[in-house]
Amino acid sequence: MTTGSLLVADLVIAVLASAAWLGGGAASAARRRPLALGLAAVALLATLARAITITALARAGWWFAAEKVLIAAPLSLAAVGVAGPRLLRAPGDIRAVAVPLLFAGYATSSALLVTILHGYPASAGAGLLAVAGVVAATVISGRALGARPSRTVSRAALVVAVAALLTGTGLTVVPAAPPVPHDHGYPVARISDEPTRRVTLTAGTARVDASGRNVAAWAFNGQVPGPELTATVGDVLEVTLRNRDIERGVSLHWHGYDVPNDQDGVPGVTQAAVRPGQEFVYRFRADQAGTYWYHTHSASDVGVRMGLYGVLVVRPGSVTGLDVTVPVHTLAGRPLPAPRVEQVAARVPVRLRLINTDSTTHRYALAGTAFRVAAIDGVDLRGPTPLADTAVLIPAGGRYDLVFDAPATPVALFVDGRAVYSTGPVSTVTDAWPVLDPLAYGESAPMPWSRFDKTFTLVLDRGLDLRGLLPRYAHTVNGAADPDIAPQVVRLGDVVLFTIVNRSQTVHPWHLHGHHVLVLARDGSPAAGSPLWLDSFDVRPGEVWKVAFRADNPGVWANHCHNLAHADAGMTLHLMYS
Ligand SMILES: [Cu+2]
Repeated sequence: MTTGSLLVADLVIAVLASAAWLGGGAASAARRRPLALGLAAVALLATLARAITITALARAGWWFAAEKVLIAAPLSLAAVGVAGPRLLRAPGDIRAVAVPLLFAGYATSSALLVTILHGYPASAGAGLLAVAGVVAATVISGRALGARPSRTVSRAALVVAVAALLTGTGLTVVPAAPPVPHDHGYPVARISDEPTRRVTLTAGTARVDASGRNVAAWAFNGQVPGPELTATVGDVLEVTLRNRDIERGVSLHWHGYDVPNDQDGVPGVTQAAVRPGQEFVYRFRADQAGTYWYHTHSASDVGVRMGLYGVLVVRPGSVTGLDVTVPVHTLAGRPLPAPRVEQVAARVPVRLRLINTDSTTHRYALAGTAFRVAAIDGVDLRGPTPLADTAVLIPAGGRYDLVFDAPATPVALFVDGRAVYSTGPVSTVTDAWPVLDPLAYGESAPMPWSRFDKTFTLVLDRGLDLRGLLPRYAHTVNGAADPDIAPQVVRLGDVVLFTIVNRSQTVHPWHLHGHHVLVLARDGSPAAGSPLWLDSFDVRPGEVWKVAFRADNPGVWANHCHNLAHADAGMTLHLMYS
């Protein structure tokens, strides 16, 4: 069983236990004896079963189980300890066990709420608040059912409740992270060379064709995707960004391109958003070959979804054969690009540059030919071997370059089962194909570093964020949401290790700006294939990734989930150089 499914199983069992205890309590209050005993038996079994799931989660990693071991387990023990013996005595009047059963229900439910609303890391405040809630609810139920608690119990309850309120509310005033400076004094090499490529991108509202339907969009130069920017290694790109009428502001982020910090295009961090009527000029040297893309980073969730993105391809030299970019996007619910059919002569070398510009993973399948994955996230793989009848999963923001020599028969590229590019009719069904694991593909090479100067752990979860104007159910990192997540501070030259843990129920495509990270391990298994230098990678529920990089690009860098709705809902922090 994977840790992801264990997390789900544990949650389901916890809900079942809580519901059965509470139902049993209500049934006994209503003197429904068989129902009360039946529900109590279910509750008892479910509560005991949690011992197994919590133990297994703790073995998978303390991050997955902390609050369950420290808060849910003691409360569950109390539930069984209080309700169990009273049930075994089989009282003549079933109503006599109503309060103990309700107590057990409150205990298991409040522990469940701690997991859902508070998560990781566990805190004394959350534990005390949970206990106080249980005591208060039990006392009220006891009063309502005419069971009179002793004076000592009432006083103890009051003390716990007051302590919990004090420490619990303390949770909301945890010292905030130092603010990210808007203007910083980092030495950033401003390119002064004469540009060799000049482009102007004008952002504006537009109506565009999305696979046969005219839809409202936000577009660069009136088109979605925006103009494809191409360059040759060594070119100096100068891109003038103008905003015609996008009220939310725009910027250009060069996704995966490790530009100098002041060219990174993150409003509030590296520049101000470009407002209607304004412009901003980006200039950087194209010194990394590969497949990249650009997109607005201002109101990025809605901005990218509405169409403010385009392709950036940097080639090492002249192109031999056919070089095709396939930027996949969902615009107004319609899939882009529209299917394209192209005649290709046999033996022509073909490179398909697959780009996922959506916020969720897509599945790509190339039918009709063997192929190799030549590059991922713009970086060539070492010793890629031929693959056939194998699908690849590309995370939000990620890119895969597939290469093959055109066969005499047609080939077709399917994205989530839909043909987007083909050289003729292909009717293969690709749904059942196995999926490539990039951590086990290609030829390995020794690790470039033997020690780490800085290590950080990022535990991804959901939780109640009470620090803003309105409470929100945020996507959190280490229990906090943007802008309250402590920044990661490194020095120039540090080798930095990230451990990224996903204890939530959704995929988080992780994206660090300004650096490619080398994948070291996933779930404790070392990466065994070609060195993987990624800028976007899916951390699935229950997974633990270890990645490392050299801090060689000074500045303040966004470090966030590239499901842009998650990033908006709190899952963004910053890496900064001291
Ligand atoms: Cu996410």
